[in-house]
Amino acid sequence: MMLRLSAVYALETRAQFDVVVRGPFEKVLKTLRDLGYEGVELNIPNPFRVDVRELRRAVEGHGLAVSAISTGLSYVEYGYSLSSLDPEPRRRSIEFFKRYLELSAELGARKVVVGLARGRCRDDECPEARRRLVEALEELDDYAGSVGSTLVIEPLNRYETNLINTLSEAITIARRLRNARVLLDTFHAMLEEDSVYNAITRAAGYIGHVHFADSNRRAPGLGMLDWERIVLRLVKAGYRGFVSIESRPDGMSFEEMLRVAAETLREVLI
Ligand code: LER
Ligand code: MN
Repeated sequence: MMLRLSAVYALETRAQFDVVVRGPFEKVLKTLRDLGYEGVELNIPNPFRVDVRELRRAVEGHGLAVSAISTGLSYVEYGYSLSSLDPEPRRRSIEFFKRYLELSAELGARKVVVGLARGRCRDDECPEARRRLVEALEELDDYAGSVGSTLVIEPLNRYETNLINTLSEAITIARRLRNARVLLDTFHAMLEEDSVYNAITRAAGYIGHVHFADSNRRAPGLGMLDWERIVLRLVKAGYRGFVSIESRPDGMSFEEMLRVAAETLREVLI
């Protein structure tokens, strides 16, 4: 298989965050394995509060791999952001990201998502926030190189941030860095790109990680996206590796949501 299935799981958090799988870790890992998933992406609120050996033991014990480390919960829970004009939360965010990069190497994922934790800006402060963000990413880019990891910059839709909404904006930044690629999240692309399919083709060579959710953010198969076409475009664009389900259960159990996603994609994954 050129594309392998994974799902985003949130480590313990008090935050409201409805697009990630929650629940007892071992039980979720078993569910993923039983449904044919090969990886788990870990959204970690505080990278200084994880037991790496224990995480590895649990994930490997279920025959899975860590597909990526995602970081949005550090912003939701602590408010730290890479673009903050306030030096203290920005410094904390950079410290967190350095530890995320180390963790991603220790857990064998070697990918750290720059999603919500880049923050957002007030209209009159955006040029300054953008400069801070790029400065922070340059510092993290060097660190990523030193630990053998990659930053994956995720465009998010306009209702979640006003900093980096499209793949081409993310690519412009990634091109200035040595250890950065972009993350295609099909839901955000659906809202921000002219065509999800053409945007994938245009991003060929830059895609470093992928999140899958349908047009309404439900599991693939429950919205309007054409999954066969998405998979073909990704493979033709040269992407190989994990695609992580990051969708909202919307009344289903997490298990049901993961099953629907796996059933939809089983037909089309190559
Ligand atoms: C994070 O990967 C993401 O896609 C955000 O929309 C989560 O709020
Ligand atoms: Mn995403």
